[in-house]
Amino acid sequence: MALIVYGANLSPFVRKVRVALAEKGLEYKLDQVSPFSPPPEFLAISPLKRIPAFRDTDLPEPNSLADSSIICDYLEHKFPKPALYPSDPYLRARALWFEEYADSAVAQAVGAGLFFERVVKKIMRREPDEGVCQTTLKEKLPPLFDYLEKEIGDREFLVGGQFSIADISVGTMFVNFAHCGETVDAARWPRLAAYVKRLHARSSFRALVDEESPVVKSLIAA
Ligand SMILES: N[C@@H](CCC(=O)N[C@@H](CS)C(=O)NCC(=O)O)C(=O)O
Repeated sequence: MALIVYGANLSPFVRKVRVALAEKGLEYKLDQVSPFSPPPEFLAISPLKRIPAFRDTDLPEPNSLADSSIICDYLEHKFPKPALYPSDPYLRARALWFEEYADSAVAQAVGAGLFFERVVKKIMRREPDEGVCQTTLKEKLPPLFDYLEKEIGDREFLVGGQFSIADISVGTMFVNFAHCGETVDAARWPRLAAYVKRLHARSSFRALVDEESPVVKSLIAA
């Protein structure tokens, strides 16, 4: 298999790359790597020890990359169809902005403030701190959801009327949100709730949610 993704399937950043690969109809292998106990050789391909990392074995060495944004950018240039970035310069920059917004602010709130407490701590056999989760749900996420509600408005997708890296980046964070047993309150954020539902109904997201949900259920039940 020429394309290899290294990482754990519950990571929103690993999922981001896998959704991009699926949308482009590309075959790849997922090589499971936990960021908590990566093999020593992982450092050579991901110097920050983060997942995902990636390899294209069609290329001579060094043929690896790290960071979901870099990997998605590589995939877009090597496999341009279907386009996951708008061609218009301003719209492309807008899509990159939403990618950054999701990868930073939303990832921080959902990841550290919810997923770490409710799922990762289970794996580590530690007690979740529900106080941290409630602060996330009541204080940290609402302004982020307000912004996304306003930005999606009556549009189908965030940028330029096409499914793009903006939607992949935002959509993947909401899979982790769902893995924590949460849904967007449709009474307060109706457009965002409908948008997330639409994204997760795409076959690229659906296949991964179906793969991951039983894993999360068994981890939480253990
Ligand atoms: N900017 C990176 C973020 C990747 C990231 O933070 N991955 C997490 C797992 S979801 C990780 O590897 N954490 C381990 C660490 O930071 O040491 C990307 O887009 O790939």
